[in-house]
Amino acid sequence: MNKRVSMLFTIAAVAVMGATLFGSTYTQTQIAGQSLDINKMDVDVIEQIHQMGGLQLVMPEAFAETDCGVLSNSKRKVVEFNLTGESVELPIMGGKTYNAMTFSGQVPGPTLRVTQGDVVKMTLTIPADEVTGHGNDMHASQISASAFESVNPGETSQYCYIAEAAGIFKYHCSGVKLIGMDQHVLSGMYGIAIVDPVDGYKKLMVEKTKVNAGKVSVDRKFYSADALEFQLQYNQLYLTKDGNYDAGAMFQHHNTATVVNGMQFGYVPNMAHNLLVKGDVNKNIFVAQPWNGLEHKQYQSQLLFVENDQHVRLFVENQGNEPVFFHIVGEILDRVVQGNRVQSAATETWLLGGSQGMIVDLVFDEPGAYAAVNHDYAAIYTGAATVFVAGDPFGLNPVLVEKGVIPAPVASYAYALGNPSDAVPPMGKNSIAHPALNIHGLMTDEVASEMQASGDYVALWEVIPVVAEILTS
Ligand SMILES: [Cu+2]
Repeated sequence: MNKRVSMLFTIAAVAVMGATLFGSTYTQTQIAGQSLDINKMDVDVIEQIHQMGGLQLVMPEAFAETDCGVLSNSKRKVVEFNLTGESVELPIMGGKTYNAMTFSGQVPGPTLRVTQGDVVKMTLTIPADEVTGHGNDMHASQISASAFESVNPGETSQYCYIAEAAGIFKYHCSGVKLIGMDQHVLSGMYGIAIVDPVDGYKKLMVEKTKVNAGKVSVDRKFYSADALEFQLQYNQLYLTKDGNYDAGAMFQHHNTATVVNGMQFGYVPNMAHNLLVKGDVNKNIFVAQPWNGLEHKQYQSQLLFVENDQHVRLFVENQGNEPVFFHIVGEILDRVVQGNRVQSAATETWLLGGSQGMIVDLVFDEPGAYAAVNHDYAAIYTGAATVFVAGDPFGLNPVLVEKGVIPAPVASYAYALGNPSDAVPPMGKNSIAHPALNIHGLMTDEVASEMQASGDYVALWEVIPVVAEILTS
């Protein structure tokens, strides 16, 4: 059978989706940007596509083997990745909620972690009571776009592919025959796949200087490939006052919020940190503490704790509609890797366009608080500020030991308070285990309860009152 079957598009489809999605072959049929009346476009063109029943991709079996039966017997490891498409209500900053769309009840969706060469078996289930269909487009795959066809409520769909390229890759809902893809993704239907290099990660070289006999020279320091890992996914929310998706605001790039792993300012201090540092839960150590309070449960903000002189690896993905100028206030990005190739070393900021990811390796040299930001001021002030705390900058070790919170001085506060679960990817090649993980993230109460029942996570809202009792007694 000839597998090179042509794609059939309608002119309207190409006009809207453009070359960004399907490649430069179709650029000539795009509507030039300046000819569009932005205020009308979202209504008229989308309505036209809606009336013709959506965009139907006809491109069966392109170039790679995607048959699950064949791939299951290919002597490769098969990793199952099961997702459900669920519309749920989730909180936003300021005490309101919004109408979120999720993979498996959480934003971002579950992180898939595999090794280069593994077979991914993706199964998407849409519950019968779900209000709309959904699809899943995984950028780690190299298969016909027809695999990403939407699935109706009450149905299940599956596809398989070999994760051939190492790196970090977005996955996202493809809407209902591409209708509403923007709404579904920007309302929460996105996540990442981490594909570890089959030969493992490289050791990290950090360049410093030293003085020897009055002469300054380069001092190269090498760190093992094993690293403490975090994931940071940037996106925006475009919402009406009622918490519904605002397509008009999206077309004009007027975002309501900038989110990291689904939340604005989700990784800033909370009352536990106030208590530890100021001795009072109500004395804020950070200007904005929007998720501060036991009633926030899994949404209670948390900090990211690392040790000094430790290899830290960050998986960063831009899921959104705006560029991300990734920078860590007070640090230098020791290495930037994309596509399993080093792109830069010792750089201050690295730019991620939409649907682009990178792996950042770095070492936090001195004890202190460091803010990872999108160095776009509009993004920083609408939520893209994430605080890392390295070592023991507040000199808390003696107090924590004396009060019996920890038996001996620790290299990071993670040993006393843990790290937030949603910022930590599943373990892979060269991962250093975190001391403890707290239930944290934009997830439904159901998902949080399941995590608590698993016994693998700490419920911070139950721990904080105990720690407070110990510290104030
Ligand atoms: Cu969807």
